[in-house]
Amino acid sequence: MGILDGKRAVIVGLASNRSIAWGIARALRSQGAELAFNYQTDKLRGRVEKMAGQLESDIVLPLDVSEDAQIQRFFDALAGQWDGFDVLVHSVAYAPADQLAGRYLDAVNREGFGIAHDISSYSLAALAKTGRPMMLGRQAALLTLSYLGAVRALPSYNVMGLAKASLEANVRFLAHDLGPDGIRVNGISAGPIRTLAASGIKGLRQMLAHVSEAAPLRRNVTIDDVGNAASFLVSDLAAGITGEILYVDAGYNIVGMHMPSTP
Ligand code: 0WE
Repeated sequence: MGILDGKRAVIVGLASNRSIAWGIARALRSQGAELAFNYQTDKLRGRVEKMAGQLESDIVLPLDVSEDAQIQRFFDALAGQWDGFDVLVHSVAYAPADQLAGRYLDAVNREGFGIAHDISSYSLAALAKTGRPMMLGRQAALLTLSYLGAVRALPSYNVMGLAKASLEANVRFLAHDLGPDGIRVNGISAGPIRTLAASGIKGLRQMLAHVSEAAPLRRNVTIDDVGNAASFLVSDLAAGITGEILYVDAGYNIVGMHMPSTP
């Protein structure tokens, strides 16, 4: 018996077996949820279908969140399989690669700012707007993924930090708007994880090493850590929680100063 028995969950943003979306999908499935997935491009279709199959799902539909027409077609196609759903996981972020290196002011420009905010924050509202009819009357839950750069300044994260700040505000405004419909909206702020999206990032190895030394738990988090917290937040165990950002970061965010080799 799982805490998500009888729930139907849509997972947006699965790209590889290192994706946070994969850790969340596995955890939700192990708690009894039925799953549906998107794939962003035809190149990813086969890989996502194979991973979906491993979790006994055969609902794998095209969706690039940058296009409103694709979002509408995604939910129209989903409605052909399910009469509604209980959970939507948004695990999507993108800024052009040139935005995520060097000094903030050197990197930032109008186009990079726009793309980062569109794909990483607006897409949550777009999915909520179009998916809402399928969530009505079922105590549904939305969940998105954020990062510490939303609330602290960090090297190289640059305009993604602003986009995550917008995403976290989006969580609050959506929670406020959808609460009367019985729909909860929360975020998880995960510690750094070596995913496909993060693999190209210069200095990630050093960041992981720093976090694993300074975090209270003295380790990095895994996609399973995030998946387990996600299972709780989208389950009825969290029925009283909405508009919240839950840190799943081995405690890193609460540390004011780290001194090596002191307790
Ligand atoms: O939110 C993120 C990264 C998301 C991301 C990753 C990429 C890489 C490929 C967004 N856009 C792109 N665009 C690409 O072209 N993280 C929390 C991981 C991350 O990214 C960083 C980090 C950490 C941690 C970038 C700079 C510094 C730290």
